[in-house]
Amino acid sequence: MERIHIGKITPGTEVRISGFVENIRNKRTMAFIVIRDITGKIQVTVVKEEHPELCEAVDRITLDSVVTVEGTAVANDYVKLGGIEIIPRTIEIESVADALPIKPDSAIDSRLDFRWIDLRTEKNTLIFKIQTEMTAALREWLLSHDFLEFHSPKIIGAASESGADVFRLDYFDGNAYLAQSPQFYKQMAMAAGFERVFECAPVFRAEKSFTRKHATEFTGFDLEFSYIRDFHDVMALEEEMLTYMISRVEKKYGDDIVRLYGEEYRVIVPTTPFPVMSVAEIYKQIEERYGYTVPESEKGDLTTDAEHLTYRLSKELYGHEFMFVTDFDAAKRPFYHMRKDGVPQGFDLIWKGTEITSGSQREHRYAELCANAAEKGLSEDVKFYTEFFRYGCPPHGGFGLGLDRLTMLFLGISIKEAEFVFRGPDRLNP
Ligand code: AMO
Repeated sequence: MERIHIGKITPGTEVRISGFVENIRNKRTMAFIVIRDITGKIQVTVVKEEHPELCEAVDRITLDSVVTVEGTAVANDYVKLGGIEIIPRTIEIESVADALPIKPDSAIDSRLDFRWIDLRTEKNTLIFKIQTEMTAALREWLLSHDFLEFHSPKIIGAASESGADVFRLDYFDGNAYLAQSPQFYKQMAMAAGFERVFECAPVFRAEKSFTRKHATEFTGFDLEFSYIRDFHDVMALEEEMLTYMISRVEKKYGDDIVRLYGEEYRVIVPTTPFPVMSVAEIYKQIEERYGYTVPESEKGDLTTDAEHLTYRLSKELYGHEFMFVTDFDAAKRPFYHMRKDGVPQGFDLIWKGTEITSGSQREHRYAELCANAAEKGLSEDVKFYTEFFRYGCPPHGGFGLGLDRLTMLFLGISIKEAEFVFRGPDRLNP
């Protein structure tokens, strides 16, 4: 008999199911075993007198053992799990589980030590169902808007972007680095005439940050496109793409999110256009409204607290969860952002008080780009990259989206939980 997923079982059918044992009550005359697979849970009811041959297996079963059961699915209004139970003919034990070392409410670091067990719950499985829907929706949207999916190298010969925060590797007789982002390569694709590209791939950051939102390896959803008029075209594309993705997640998993994570995380499909505000105006507003201020020298970029207050501000002024922030100080932004009158032509996007994206129009003019790199003392490090702009390159822009950050914000969890296996400064296992 073919195995059937628990979520597809209808009463009155003969079934074969396999899964983990979620719960077991082994009484004198009866045994009740709850089995869980990726689609749901079901109760298997053993009347011992009628099936003495099953008792040996029932006695050996421990929590989280993996079993295969064949039997008849029958309707029973007294059974909580969907009003269906299985009356088994056979119970096969595929794998006996030792006593579990963690519980769903154990400390997060213990849970991460045993991540494969931690991930078995319906609540945690949902994280990755959502992530699958997110990437599928983003990918489908981009493909339908003529983007090419490309794959850039992650082992690179020169420190990327800022020169800081990169992991250095031994590479035969020399050194290599792990890519801090696909930035240079997505721009190389513009110089190659690809016009529109995206990539969903690992990104590495050698940052010793111990926060809810920083990882040393995460998944970046990056894109770049040519022939933009200015960075407003980039923001417009991003808000349209995100709105589509969020509506897909809401449609497929909105109810599950509320059921498992609470009403607070009900998915709100945003309206477009998203609100936009300059960093200076944000500091002005949050000082006036919430009494928050920082020294003048720090006002060129948002502090973590200012990001949080930006959410409050956006809610209050626009009833919106998002806010595009513009007009950062050039000293705080990468050299590859185009500048107009000294102002970087880029943005960050804040969702629910956390930065999820940085983007900009790029400097595609060779001389200006070299001057910006020189100003940051990066001329030698990025020489291979500035070469991309010597032989013709369209005006272009793009952005990078942190997939793990998006996931954590959907559910109000930390990045440790949003990643399948978290990588941080003191976490390399499992
Ligand atoms: P940035 O460095 O801002 O920009 O990164 C883009 C997005 O990636 C996410 N992110 C992180 N997620 C988890 N852990 C981290 N340590 C971490 N650092 C960043 C955030 C962030 O907004 N090349 C540019 C993008 C571009 O301009 O196209 C870049 O890498 O969500």
